[in-house]
Amino acid sequence: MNFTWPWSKKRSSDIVWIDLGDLGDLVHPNGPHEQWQDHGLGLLRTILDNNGIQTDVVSTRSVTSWEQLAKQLTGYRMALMNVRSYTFPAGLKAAQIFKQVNPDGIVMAGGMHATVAPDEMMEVPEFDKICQGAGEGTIVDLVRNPDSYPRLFRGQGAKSMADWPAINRELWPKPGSWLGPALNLKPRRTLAAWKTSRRFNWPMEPECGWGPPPVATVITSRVCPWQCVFCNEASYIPNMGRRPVDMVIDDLNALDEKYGVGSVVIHDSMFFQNPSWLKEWIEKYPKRANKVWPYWAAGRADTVRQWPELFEALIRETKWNLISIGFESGSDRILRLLNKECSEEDNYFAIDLLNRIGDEMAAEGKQPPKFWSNIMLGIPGELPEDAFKTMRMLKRMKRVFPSISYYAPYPGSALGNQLIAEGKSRMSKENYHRFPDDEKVVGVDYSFYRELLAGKYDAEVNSGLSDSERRRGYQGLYAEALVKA
Ligand code: B12
Ligand code: SF4
Repeated sequence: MNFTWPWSKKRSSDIVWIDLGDLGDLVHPNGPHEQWQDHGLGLLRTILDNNGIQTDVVSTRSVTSWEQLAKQLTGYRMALMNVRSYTFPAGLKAAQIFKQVNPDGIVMAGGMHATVAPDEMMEVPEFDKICQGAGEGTIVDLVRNPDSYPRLFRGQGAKSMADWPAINRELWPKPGSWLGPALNLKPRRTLAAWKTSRRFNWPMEPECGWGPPPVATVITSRVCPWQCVFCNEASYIPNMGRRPVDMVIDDLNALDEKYGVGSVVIHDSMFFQNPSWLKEWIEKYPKRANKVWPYWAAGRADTVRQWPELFEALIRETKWNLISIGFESGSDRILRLLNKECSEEDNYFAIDLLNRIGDEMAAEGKQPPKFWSNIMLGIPGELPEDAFKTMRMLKRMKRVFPSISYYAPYPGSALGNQLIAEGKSRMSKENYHRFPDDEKVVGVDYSFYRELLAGKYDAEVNSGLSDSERRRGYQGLYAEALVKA
């Protein structure tokens, strides 16, 4: 039987933005992260729209097969996409499909992967134009005059995030329809898709256990001054001014007035930097925001140790109640190898401080803050004792969502580039975005880590810990905490 697609939207343009991610992530997601909207796409579509250039949006996450995507892409003249390393496989496939159904069409891609791995992008003939770096100053002219650009070129960024328009969130893709799975007679998937669309709160974002819905994701800063060897932040965006505090608050209030806000996720790579900005945030957010919404945001253990009063004031006065810290490891040897510039002592300082603040707030009848604790295992050169120290560190945290992943050698990062050059990376074009139990580096004993997370070495991990610390992280919890990476 031949189905038409009754839910497909009316087209408003001959230009289509292809939102990237794993097939079906916005239909029947496996977890919260796959559902977050893409600020690069949102910002650039808003800029185009503000300049009178309409675009349609389709998403590889809102369909469950490449055939569905092909139908949605047929008839467009131009496709745009934001390619990160973990969406490169989806971007590659989408570009190929776009060209199959529109042989005369043009595909223009930008994003992190274009910046850090231009050779891989250039190898794909379907990418007609490849933009490295920021695109906010380039996108309008590029779409109007693509022929005046070479195949690979550098985009133009803003000097400050104050120059960015507020994202028009209605330009973000909607969660997928339940009709597709229903027509394919898949009752469980149909139910999951129906639930996703109900819970999504589009154009706001879904609840993921961090705070009440609807969730507003925002970005207040763009760059991180540190140079951890597993991260490619420094190789990407040149320094740019932070979005002024007043603008961030105005953005949130406007969203609240239009759609309602339940909680906020500040997606900055490093929120806890620039003390003067943070002090202004402490002063103005509680007074000027429609409500002091609780939020998730990231910091580092060494700066928590450097500015403990500021850290505590942010928690108590602005409801920073989910604190993401890239602890990564509990072993100085590994922290040095990662150029983390944080020590075991810094990590324990931050942990003990949050444990103390949490106890006090719980005693005052307030909701205690929690860590979102980023941990890496399987770092080349890591010995079992290093990994035991990391698990011990995790058990010191009284209130924590562990986010554990096996080290992944991303291109553009110092260690990633080195391992790729040595032929030790197992991440490939077809599978950059790996799953937790995938093996990412040659020579790492993943069976040891699987057993560690399943509790086989609990005796070693628990040695020297207090009774209550031993009880934390019951068997299997940490295995469940493995995230896609
Ligand atoms: C927010 C964020 C997330 C969020 C939301 C992701 C999302 N849906 O957008 C969450 C928490 C889910 C997340 C998760 C992960 N993330 Co993340 N994330 C970020 C972060 C901090 C901000 C992204 C962002 O919105 N930036 C702001 C926008 C405006 O910038 P942008 O998207 O790059 O777009 C600009 C340019 O690229 C360009 N551009 C983009 N598209 C186009 C198209 C055209 C045509 C043109 C001309 C220009 C252009 O113009 C835009 C404006 O300047 C970045 C760090 C960073 N500084 O970007 C990491 C980052 C993108 N994440 C990264 C990684 C590794 C991950 C994870 C794999 C981590 C993990 N171990 O789990 C997961 C995978 C998620 C998944 N399962 O799919 C890496 C990617 C590395 C790489 N080589 O691609 C980054 C760069 C962090 C880092 N330094 O390592 N992430
Ligand atoms: S891992 Fe975190 S602190 Fe280190 S460079 Fe990347 S964003 Fe900055």
